Amino acid sequence: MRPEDVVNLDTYPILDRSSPARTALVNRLRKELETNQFVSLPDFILPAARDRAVADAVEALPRAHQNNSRRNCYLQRQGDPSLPEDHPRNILLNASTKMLAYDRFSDASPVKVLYHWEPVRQMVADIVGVETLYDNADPCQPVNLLCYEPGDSSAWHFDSVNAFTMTLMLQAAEVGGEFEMVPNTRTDDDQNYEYVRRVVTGQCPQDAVAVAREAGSLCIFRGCNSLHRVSPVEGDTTRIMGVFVYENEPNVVGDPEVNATVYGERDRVAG
Ligand SMILES: O=C(O)CCC(=O)C(=O)O
Ligand SMILES: [Fe+2]
Repeated sequence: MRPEDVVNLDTYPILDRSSPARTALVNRLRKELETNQFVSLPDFILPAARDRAVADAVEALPRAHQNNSRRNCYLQRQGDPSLPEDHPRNILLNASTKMLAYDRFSDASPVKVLYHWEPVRQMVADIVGVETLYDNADPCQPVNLLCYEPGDSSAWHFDSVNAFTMTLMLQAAEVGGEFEMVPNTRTDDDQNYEYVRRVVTGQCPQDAVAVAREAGSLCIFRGCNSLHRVSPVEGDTTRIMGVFVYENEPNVVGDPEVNATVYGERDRVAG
C-alpha cells in the first residue's frame, strides 16, 4: 500500500510543508498538546488501510508475547521496603496485554508504511515541537501492535523513556478499553506522591480525562508526568493499538535485556 492510500490526506493535508492549511493544522494540534498533554487526530488512517492493518494484526496475534505484570505506576516490579505500605511506590497493580514486536508482523502493514513516511514523521516533529525526529532502529521497538483481549488492561503508570507517545487505534473494544489520563499528575520537580497515591487507589475518578479513541484515530500524548491507564476490555472484540516510537537521534536501539521483558526472550547468537 502506498502511504497516500494509508493517511487521510483530505483531513490532514501534510504533504506540502509550506501550505497554510498544514501550518494552521499543526499549530492547532501543538497548542492542544501543550494545554491538555494529549491530542487526538480522528480518522487519521483511511478505512481500507485500517482494515488491512487489523487483518495483519489478527493473523500475527498467535505470535504475540503475553505480558502479565505486577508493577507500580513507575513501572517497577518491586516496591521500596523503606517506604510506608501505602506509598505509591509500594502499590503494585496488575496489567496484562499481548505485544506484537516490529519483527512479528508483516512489513507491508499500513502501520509500518505510515511510520516510515517522512510527511508523517515531520508532522509529528512539528506537533511535539522539535526540529527533526528519527525512526527507531531496534528490531523490536519502532512500531508495535498492542492487543488487549477480554480481561486485559493496562494499570496506572507514567511512561518512562520517551517525551511523547504516539498511538493509533486500529480496532476499539466493544466495552471498556478506555484510555484515561490524569494530566500533570506530577511535574519534573515534584513527585506529588500524595496525589499520585489517591489517583492509583481510585479516589480521583473525576480528575481522569477519557480520551476519545474511535478506530482510526491517532493520539499523541505526554505520558511521562501524566498518569494514564487502559480500563479492562470486555466483549468479544480485541482492542488493537499501534504504538510508534520516534527518536531525537538516528540509530537508536534498545537494551536486549529490557526488550526481553517486553517482547519475550528471543534466540540469541551464542557467544
Ligand atoms: O493502549 C493504550 O492506549 C496506551 C498504552 C500506553 O500506555 C503506552 O503505550 O504508553
Ligand atoms: Fe503508557
